[in-house]
Amino acid sequence: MTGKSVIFLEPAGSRANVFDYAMKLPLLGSLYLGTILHNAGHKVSIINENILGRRVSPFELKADCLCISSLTVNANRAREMALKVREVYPGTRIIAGGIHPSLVPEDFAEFADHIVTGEAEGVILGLIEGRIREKTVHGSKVADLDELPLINYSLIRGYRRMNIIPVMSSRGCPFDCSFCAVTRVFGRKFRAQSVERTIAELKNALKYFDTNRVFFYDDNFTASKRRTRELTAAIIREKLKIYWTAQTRVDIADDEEMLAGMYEAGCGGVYIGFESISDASLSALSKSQTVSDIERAIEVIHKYRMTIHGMFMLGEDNDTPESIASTLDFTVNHEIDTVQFMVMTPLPGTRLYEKMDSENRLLHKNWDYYDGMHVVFRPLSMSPAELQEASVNCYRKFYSAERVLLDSLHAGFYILRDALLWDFRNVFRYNSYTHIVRMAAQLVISRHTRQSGDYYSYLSGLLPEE
Ligand code: B12
Ligand code: SF4
Repeated sequence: MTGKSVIFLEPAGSRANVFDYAMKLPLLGSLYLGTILHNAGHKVSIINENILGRRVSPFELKADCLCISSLTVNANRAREMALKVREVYPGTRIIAGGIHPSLVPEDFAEFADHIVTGEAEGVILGLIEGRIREKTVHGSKVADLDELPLINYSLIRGYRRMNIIPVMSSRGCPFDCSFCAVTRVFGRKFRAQSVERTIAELKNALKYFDTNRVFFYDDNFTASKRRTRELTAAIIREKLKIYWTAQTRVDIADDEEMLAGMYEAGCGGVYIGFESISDASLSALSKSQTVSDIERAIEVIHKYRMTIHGMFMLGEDNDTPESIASTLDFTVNHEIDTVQFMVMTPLPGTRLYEKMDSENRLLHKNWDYYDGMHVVFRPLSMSPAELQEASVNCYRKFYSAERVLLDSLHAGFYILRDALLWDFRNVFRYNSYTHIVRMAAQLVISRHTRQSGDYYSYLSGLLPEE
């Protein structure tokens, strides 16, 4: 059999989606699948429109097979590109996979030859080489992540534009938050690579890039505290000079020895879904955490000199304009380093979506706007337009020019102090990167409001529900 030409496409979202240009990061699915195919002798190229920095034309997608990886937010663009490729290259086999096709396969039925739900490492070769012919194929969860090949990052066109290295050392999350799509696709069983394999994964990734900044994509990096302690000990032992961040949960504060190890191993900051400062909302979202857990986590993480990117979700049924204002105050008073004030988004396939859909509260099903930056449902205690405005105001105030300036002075003081003490580890917490993020946030939010003008008008024009 001769090798097939295969293009993976990770489409940009709609023009209203600010994540497009803000973050040049790929999903790892195309990379794992592409590497499997490449190692089997196929000619693979991965086009990520965000990393490439432009929208590609269908004429650039000439291949035996076009593999489209889609999230909800770029499902419309995925469809648009697939239909165009059908027109210009009718012989191309189109395969759709990823989170959105896994949860709403019917969205792809019209234009895809195959739709893969779930994890596709076990079926991708069979599909490309023609042994699997069914239209809808279910990929089983990879039982042993150590068996996957080491990623070939150079398959991504323009991969050198990435200035953060993505690595994922586990899949799945034992929790069951009502708004989360992760457990729907990757399951609630936490599956982790062995420590040796993650070290190999890191060494492999570092070969491709000039940077040493690593972002662990794991949904719950510290789900196993023992593994985290072993992994950080190995990073130190192997003298991997990496500066890394990871997604975790408030229970990270339960194990200070682990936190100390993370810091020693180069962890500069963590991303945490705090979601809300109301216990009623946290409980409604099945978040399995309380406000006092959040407060304790902030205190303990800062004690270990790591930054916190706090992710909040506005608009849960217990939220009011006042509680949203208190959320902003909370983030400022607790000195959270950077934040996200997402509007609650019922993503298809989640319990939250089923609830909103059954209560007839979804405003529309135009996935372009299911990005956490646009209100797509009717909140209970305010209008959709009020919620939209409240979210933007929180961003504006948190990232106001005065606060950014004050923070810079604050940082300057700490850097000076650390220089005098000859202790430069802390520079991560107050380094320029956090400041760049804070300054960039103003630009991102301005772009969002500029590009979403029509959507804001649409929200303002909605009549209150009778
Ligand atoms: C890293 C990450 C990001 C990065 C990079 C995102 C990007 N390039 O799109 C950043 C930080 C920028 C980001 C931003 C956002 N993200 Co994000 N992110 C992730 C995260 C944590 C890891 C992604 C990953 O690599 N997974 C691991 C790989 C192995 O999985 P995979 O790529 O899905 O691939 C497997 C299968 O899906 C399938 N597959 C995938 N593609 C294909 C293609 C074919 C042809 C086939 C056959 C199979 C197949 O096989 C693969 C191997 O098993 C996921 C959570 C998660 N666990 O996936 C959330 C996640 C993808 N993000 C999510 C969301 C909502 C967002 C945002 C809208 C922001 C927000 N509100 O949180 C933005 C939108 C980004 C955009 N593209 O515009 C949701 C998506 C839900 C949905 N229904 O679409 C997720 C699932 C998180 C969640 N809690 O629900 N994100
Ligand atoms: S803890 Fe995070 S990854 Fe786990 S179910 Fe909740 S939101 Fe999803």
